[in-house]
Amino acid sequence: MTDFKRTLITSALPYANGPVHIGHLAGVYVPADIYARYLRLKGEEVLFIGGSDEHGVPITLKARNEMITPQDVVDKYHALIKDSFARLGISFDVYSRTSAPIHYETASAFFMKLYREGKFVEKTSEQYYDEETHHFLADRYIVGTCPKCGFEKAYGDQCESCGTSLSPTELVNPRSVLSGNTPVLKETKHWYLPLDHYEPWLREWILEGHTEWKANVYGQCKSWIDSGLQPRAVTRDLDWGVPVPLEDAPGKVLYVWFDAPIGYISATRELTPEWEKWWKDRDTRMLHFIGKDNIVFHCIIFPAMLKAEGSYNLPDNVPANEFLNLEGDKISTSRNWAVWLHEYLERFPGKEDVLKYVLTANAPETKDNDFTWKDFQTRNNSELVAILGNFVNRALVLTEKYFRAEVPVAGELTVSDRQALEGVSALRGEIEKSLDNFRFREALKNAMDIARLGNKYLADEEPWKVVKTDQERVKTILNVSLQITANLTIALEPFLPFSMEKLRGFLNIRGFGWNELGRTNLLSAGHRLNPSALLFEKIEDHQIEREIKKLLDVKKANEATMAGLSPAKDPVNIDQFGAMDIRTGTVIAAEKVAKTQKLLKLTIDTGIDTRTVVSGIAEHYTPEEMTGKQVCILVNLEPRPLKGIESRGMILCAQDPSGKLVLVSPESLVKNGSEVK
Ligand code: B3M
Ligand code: ZN
Repeated sequence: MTDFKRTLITSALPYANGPVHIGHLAGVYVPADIYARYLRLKGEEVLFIGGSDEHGVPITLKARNEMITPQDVVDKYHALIKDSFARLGISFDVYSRTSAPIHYETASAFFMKLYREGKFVEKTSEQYYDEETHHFLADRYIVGTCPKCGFEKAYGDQCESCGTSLSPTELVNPRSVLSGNTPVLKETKHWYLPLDHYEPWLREWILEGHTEWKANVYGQCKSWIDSGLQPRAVTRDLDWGVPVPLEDAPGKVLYVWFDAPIGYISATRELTPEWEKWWKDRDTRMLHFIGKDNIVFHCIIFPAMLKAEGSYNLPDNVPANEFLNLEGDKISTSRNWAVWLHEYLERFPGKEDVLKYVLTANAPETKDNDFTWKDFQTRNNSELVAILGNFVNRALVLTEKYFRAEVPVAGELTVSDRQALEGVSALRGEIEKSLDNFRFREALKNAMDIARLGNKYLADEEPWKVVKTDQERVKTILNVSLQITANLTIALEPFLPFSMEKLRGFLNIRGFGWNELGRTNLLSAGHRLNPSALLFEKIEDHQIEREIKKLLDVKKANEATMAGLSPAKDPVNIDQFGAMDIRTGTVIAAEKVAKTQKLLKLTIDTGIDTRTVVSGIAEHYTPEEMTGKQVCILVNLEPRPLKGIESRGMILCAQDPSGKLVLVSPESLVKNGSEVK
């Protein structure tokens, strides 16, 4: 590591089109937070930047599906994400958003500088266009068959089945997501960043200059560079995003991956007028915490943008993680296969640190890893409770019991006392080495080793036995144990901030700096402790079973979707259901509606009146079959005209995934007009 005065930590801006899940946390936010807290504890100057990525096609598609505006979508999820991060204790210095005016200004200015200096290449090309809806079909607006693996629902930018990145023209049998139509090719002009020009520089800067980057990151960069870089469009034909700030670019916006990383700059500007010091002063070191799917954007494209602009620093390191799976399956927002942070916080109140602990202990740092609820329970019960909680609790409770909660005076130290205390300072070195190299799971293990060492010390010294014969010796043992406990509040502060705050409360101390880690006199004799409680609680089987059951339900729902069944709709209350007036009635006459395939005109005795209902069942029932049938009918549906006939009500049918309709009828004959409820 080279010399620097301050560190700018950025963490990937999550798309505001859904809540954050444990995969995001383990990959990005938990390690970034640990690192930020560690540097702050060391007294270093640090900024930790976060924010929502509020552009991109998934957001506009979601808005379309839900019949709301993209702004509604991002407002909802930005608030949810920001709030759940805060509750988990992710200690951003700023959490901004890319729909903020300062971001529009920053991103536009960035684009304009590159434009004026001739850093872009303008190119007109043919792109797919939906003639019915008048849209160019960028990225996920187009689906088709993957040319590599044959998957039929590959997107215009990527096949989610085999992971290949694609461009829309590579798709076989392309279809518009908007209309389902086959699109046509139409000319459109865009601006490209000629990445090929930057290839020699990238080669030198990364492949020669950053051999210290994590193997997974370096390897991905190398394979991108070796396979040859192409000019990359930085604009799109879309109506949601930062408008291209040029006269001749109506209906065009900056590509989301062009504006999003500039979001780190905008967020810094939002936070402080001194933002340039964090971005342009060569004494500032910049780190990007991201997941592996973002490596190319942060190691190649964004650096090329910064290099083209010329005045900004480049990242010093990009400690990207691999993926976290859930119970053996890839986490997926669309399949709802995830543990959502906001739900976790509701379901496990007060256990914020437990989640961070488990995600760190099992972090996907060098390979994909699996989160299981069973492992979550085991790590809590046999590590947090049985190792850390147990040691701390014994040190505190024995001091309360034998010495009225006052730190006893240490006598002369024995070899084992000294070994224990020296063990703590040795572990400090290990923790630092691990953290400085972004090896968070190892660092956490090293820090927990302090508690392990404490447990072993107490087990060896057995103060509860010695107390019967040698009070003075017990004073020393507990003094040493309490010093170790106080050291734990420093070593574990970056990982378990809420719990360490609680522990400092029990010890009646304010926070120590990192540099005091290893000191053997953090607590002076006579210092009074506060009443203590358990630091961690056991997680019971039923709590875990509840979560596993929930996931099994998700699996079942996904299987149903695969079988063509639609997912459960949003809940309604009993009054909403009660507002539907459904009665039994008998079809007394039926005939085909002229010039239609699907419609039958039914005359129905509803018990309360005789009425006409036009029903789309002609392909499933003949008029003869219908006549005489008892059916269920929604009688208070607003009358509506169908092919010139006023239809008053709707009869109930079940429809299977193939579209087949079957009448819903009372199981045995009842009086017409009976209420169905
Ligand atoms: N929103 C992608 C993602 O969440 C993206 C990160 C932007 S970082 C500038 O995977
Ligand atoms: Zn594929």
